[in-house]
Amino acid sequence: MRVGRRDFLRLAGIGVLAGPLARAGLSAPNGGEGEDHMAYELPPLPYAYDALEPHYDEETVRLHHDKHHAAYVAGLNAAEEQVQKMLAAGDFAGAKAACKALAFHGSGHLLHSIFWTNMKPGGGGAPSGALAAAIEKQFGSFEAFKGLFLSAANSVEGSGWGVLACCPMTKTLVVLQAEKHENFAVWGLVPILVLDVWEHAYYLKYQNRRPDWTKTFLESLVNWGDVAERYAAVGK
Ligand code: MN3
Repeated sequence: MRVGRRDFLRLAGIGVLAGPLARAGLSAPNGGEGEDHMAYELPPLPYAYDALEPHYDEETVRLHHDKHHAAYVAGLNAAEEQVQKMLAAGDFAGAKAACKALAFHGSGHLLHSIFWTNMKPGGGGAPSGALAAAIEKQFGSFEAFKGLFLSAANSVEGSGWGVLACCPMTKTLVVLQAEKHENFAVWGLVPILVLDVWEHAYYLKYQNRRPDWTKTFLESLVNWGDVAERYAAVGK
């Protein structure tokens, strides 16, 4: 089965955390839709490369999407191929490396796919409706949430992400850090707002000033409508 853009956006976009990995061949090798080729594809940006200027510069967006995100898609496909080769050969000596690569590249692909749609030109402001109420209930206030989220993102050791995730059973919101793409994840929680703090995400424009990047992300780029849509879909 070929996992095209729409499928992946449906899976990643609505935040079914297990979706992409299941699609990567762990549970459904060779698919069930009459095709024998499975491949992930890089979803196109939902806006022009320069649409987030001046807060997020065109050059960074172009490299970040076309090179970095694309590399995770390629890495995920390669890892999946490795799994298929092991299954065909009946030789599982490479399982450790393949599983590790699958987690790294699969998580990278998932988080970037959410990240792009978490932003929009003229973003920022504050959430409204059920999401705003949930944030207030969980964190005390939107301001307190911002403080926690920014501090978590700013203090990621090395490369990683600031993450707002939601529990499908209780709808509880949780702020997490991710190192690389996959470390410190909590099984089952669904990411609804993700902030890339790898240096490739901001260094051309913000250099060593990670806190300037993360503050700008929250104040001028976040698409709260997208985050609210993801929140509403969690657990459904
Ligand atoms: Mn990145």
